[in-house]
Order: sequence, then C-alpha cells, then structure tokens
Amino acid sequence: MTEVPRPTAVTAGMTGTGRWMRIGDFLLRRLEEAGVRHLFGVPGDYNLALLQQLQDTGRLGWVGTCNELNASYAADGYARLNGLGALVVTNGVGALSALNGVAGACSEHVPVVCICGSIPLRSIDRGLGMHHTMADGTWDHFLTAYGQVTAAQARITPRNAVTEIDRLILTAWREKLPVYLELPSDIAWLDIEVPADPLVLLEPPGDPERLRSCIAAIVARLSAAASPAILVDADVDRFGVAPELMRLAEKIQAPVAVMNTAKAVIDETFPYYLGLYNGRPSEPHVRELIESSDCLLAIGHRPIEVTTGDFTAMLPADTIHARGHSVDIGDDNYQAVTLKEVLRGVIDTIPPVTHRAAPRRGAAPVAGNHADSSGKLTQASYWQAVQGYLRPGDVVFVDNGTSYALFGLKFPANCTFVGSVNWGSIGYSVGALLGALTAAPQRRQLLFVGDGSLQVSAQELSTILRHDHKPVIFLINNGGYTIERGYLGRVEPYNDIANWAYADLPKVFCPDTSARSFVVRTVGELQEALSAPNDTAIFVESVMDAYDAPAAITASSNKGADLDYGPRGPHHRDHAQLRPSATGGPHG
Ligand SMILES: Cc1ncc(C[n+]2csc(CCOP(=O)(O)OP(=O)(O)O)c2C)c(N)n1
Ligand SMILES: [Mg+2]
Repeated sequence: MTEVPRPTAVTAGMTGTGRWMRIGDFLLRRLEEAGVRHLFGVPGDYNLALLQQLQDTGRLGWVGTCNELNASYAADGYARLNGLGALVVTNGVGALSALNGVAGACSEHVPVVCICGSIPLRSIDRGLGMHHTMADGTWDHFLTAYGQVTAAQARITPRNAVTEIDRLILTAWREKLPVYLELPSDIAWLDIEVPADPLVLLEPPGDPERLRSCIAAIVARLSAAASPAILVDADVDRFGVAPELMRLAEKIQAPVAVMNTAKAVIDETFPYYLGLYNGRPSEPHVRELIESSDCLLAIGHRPIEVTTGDFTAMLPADTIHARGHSVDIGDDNYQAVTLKEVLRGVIDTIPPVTHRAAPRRGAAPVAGNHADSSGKLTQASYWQAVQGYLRPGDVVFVDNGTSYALFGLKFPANCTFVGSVNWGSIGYSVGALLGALTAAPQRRQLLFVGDGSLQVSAQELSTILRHDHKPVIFLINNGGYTIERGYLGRVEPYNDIANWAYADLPKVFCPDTSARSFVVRTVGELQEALSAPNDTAIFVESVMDAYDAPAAITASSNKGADLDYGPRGPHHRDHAQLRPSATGGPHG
C-alpha cells in the first residue's frame, strides 16, 4: 500500500498515530484486512483514481465485468464463499445498474460493499452540473436509493473517511447485509491520518447476563422436550453456525430440517439431517417431526410463500426463534447476544441425550439412468442423470426456473448450494458463479440455469472463460420461460424467447477457449457429456420440451398464480396454465 510517513498530527481530533495514507489506499487496505481479495466492477471516470490505486498497490485483484448488474451478482457469489464481497461502480449509471443485485444481497442477507466512485466534492461545493446525474444540481438521489436496500450508507469526506469506512465494512460483516459507500473522485488521492492497527472483524461483546439467561432458557426447554427439532434458514449459513447446529443436534439427538433457502447448509449425509421443510409439499415424516415437535428451535426463520408451500408451513406456537443478534423464547426477547455465542453456550451446558433414534430418511432420489438412452431427453431423465453427477465438495448454483428441481436431489457431503430463493432475480446465478469461482477456484462448480435466465447475464460467461475458470454449466434450452407457463400463458408468446446457438457461446465469448461444449437431445448424449473430464470448462446445452416441467414445480407455479391473481384471475381460463400432468405440448 502507498503509505507516506508524516509528522504526527497535532490537530484536534486526529488520532496521532503518525500514519498517513491516501483515502483510496486506506479503503483498499481496510477491505483487504476484512478478507476481500478481489473487486468486481466496471470502470468509469469517477472511480478510475481508485482503480489506479488498486493497480499501483497490486494487493487486490480486479475482475472487470461486462456490466454492473453482473458485478453485483459476482460480489454476492464471492461473499457467499468468502464471507465478504465488494464491487466498484461509477456514479448513477453504474450504481443504479447494480441496484437490483445489491437489493438481492439485502434480501438474501449477503455482506457486500458497494463502492461508488462518485462526483467530486468540488462539484457539490460549487454547484457544478456533472454527467451521470440529473443535471439539476442534485446529488443525493443514488445515496437515497441505496438507503432502501442497504444496512448503511455514507459519502466519504476527508473528515469522516476513517470512521465511515470502518463503520460500513463492519456493519456489512456484522449484519450480513450490503452497504453503500460513495467515494468522491477528487478525494481518493488525498492523504489522511489513519489508524495503524488492522481492522478486526469481531462482534461487539454481548451482555453477559442476557447471554447466560438466554442459554439457560433454551437449555431448559430443549432438555425438557420429548421431541425437540431444529429448523434452519439461510442465516445459519451467513452467520457460519452450521457446525454448531450439527454438534447440538448430535448431542441431543434432534432432527434438523432446512428451508429451501438453506439447501445443503446442513450436510445432507449428516445422520440427524431430516430433509426439506416447506409445509404441505414436504415429505410427510419431515412435516410430522417439525410441526409436532414440542420444542422447535428455528434459526433465522423468514417465511415467504415460496419457502412455506404457500404458507402451509405451521411451526409449533412456542417455537424458539434465534436470529443473528437476538432470540425470542416465549414472551422473552433477548438482545445483545450473538447466535454463535448462544449456540456454543447451549452445546456446552445441555445434558447429552442417548436414547432417541436417528430420524428416518426419506427415499433417496434415484441416480443414474433408467431411461432408454436413445430416447428424447425429459426433465425426469435429466435430473436423474444430474443426481449421479454430483460429487462431494461441489459448489452448486441454481437459477429460477425448472432448474429448481435441484431442490429435490440429495447432495453429497460438503457441497455448497448457492441460490437466490427470496429475491429470485433471473440471471443472478451466472454472475454469482463468476464471483464464487474467483473466491474458490479450486472447487468444482456446477451451474444449473434456464435459457431465459441465461439470456439476462450471459455475457459474464466471457469473464469466466477469460479467467480460465472451469465450471460445468448445465443449460436447459426449452424455448422460454417454462416455469412461468405454470402461472399463466401456457402457450402465449410472451413466454417464448429467441433461440440462441447456446453451445457456441463459449467460442463466441472466448475464441481460443478450451471449453468443451455439447448440445444434447437424448439421454445417451447427456451421458456422454457427463463423462467429459473437468480439466476444462464444460457447457452442456440440453434441449427439452417447452411444456415439460417437474410436477412439483408446475404445482407450485399453479398455487403461486392463485395467490398472485386471486379467484377472478385470468389463470382460471381453460388451458391458461401448464399443469403437472400436461406435458404433451401446446394442446395438451
Ligand atoms: C429479473 C427478473 N425478471 C423476471 C423474473 C420472472 N421470472 C421468474 S422465472 C422466469 C423464467 C425463467 O425461465 P428459464 O430460465 O428459461 O427457466 P425454465 O423454467 O424455462 O427452465 C422469469 C421470467 C424474475 N424472476 N427476475
Ligand atoms: Mg427456459
């Protein structure tokens, strides 16, 4: 880092550490201290001074993306595997392009620092109109917009740089939420006095009495229960407490179910792993154990229609609700506690249980292929083959669409699942894949995406190949938005999309790529693609019928339409929806 020794400041308010740094360099230093090793984004005149500092210091890697939306998805995917991610955009045009992805990080509880190189402070002081603004002498619109989708925001000045940079990074990390930082272009190169100590990612200590009482109350309830159970939402992943929950489950022999937002957060080979709980569509034994538990411990529970089988999930009335920084037990609400401390305290003090049987396992989905290998590829045979392809340790991405069938597969040990179930912005997975490959290039990473979703963010495949990553991309080419056909417009043209030569994309985006591309139409062709070695990127375009969809997905779309459009909605017309049984084409 560029660090200029200077005489110790004597000005009031200075820290007197005697260390001086340029503001941009300090920001990069703090990000690095917080564990960020790469930044995603798109250059613009307002952020180039910062990018030059990044270049000159050579400490953080720069991963330029094709657009800022994809940069925001990449920073999110990076944060999922790395614990914190960051992107750099330019004023207004870049910031607003990234807004959807940052809002997604907010919805999905992912800590992302969005850095916007913004108009110079000089222009604000002097009221100078600037490009990438409304040209009306205002400059707060984008800061205000980000106020709706981030946990903290700041426009950096030389006075507040030290406190605000630390506050934003710490807030993102502690809250597991995105933050927005405007760095005016004319101050990145100004020197400020900065602390010598590194930024330490720590939770502030909790209140000891609250912690003790909270742990005691949980222990009392869990140990008095005959059928305790645990329900896991995404925050278990974000706050990194899956190992603690598994230790607790083992110690008291309690089954653990996950919501679909937390697929594979609990190792699916863990003996106390029960399965996916989402209300009525859950397997009966999962539903029974969760709904009739006499002490359910729910972690980070944030129910929405798509995670609760359209609100058919029914948690026991006295469920304990633990969150990142608070716990509800009966009438008591505990503040100033952290999830990890609470769970560790419970594990340490709860008496072990040895008499309960491990939960019954649901039937494992059938791997391999039982279909005629020359037969046309169907969703059923496709997912059966995919089940056999999954390996321990894989990182698996899913986008919206019929690829949601992945939720029904059983994951081998140590897999990581990345999806955006709450926010559900199509195209997310392609950007997120770039981010996760950057964070963990040594892991095998598989993307499951539909043609409609890929078309939103396909360009980022070029960045993935440019950096010589080797993911396996499974694309379903079914001519459009099949999952939407289950809501409305089974055969309507608004659910059709242009057909691309998808399998040619690797060559188009990276002419000298070594990626292997396949177009498969039969089970046998798919099997051949699946046998390709993972020493290059692999792109598998699977051509399937537009009206073929897994029954569970179509049923869920049908239910979603009832909720979305009500009893007088257009989906009640004859043949307006793709139905679970109708796989036979436009007139089926
Ligand atoms: C940004 C955004 N726009 C629109 C939607 C609505 N939407 C949800 S799923 C979907 C279609 C996905 O189609 P595809 O990726 O081809 O999957 P398929 O169901 O065909 O397998 C659309 C348009 C969305 N979720 N996000
Ligand atoms: Mg499709």
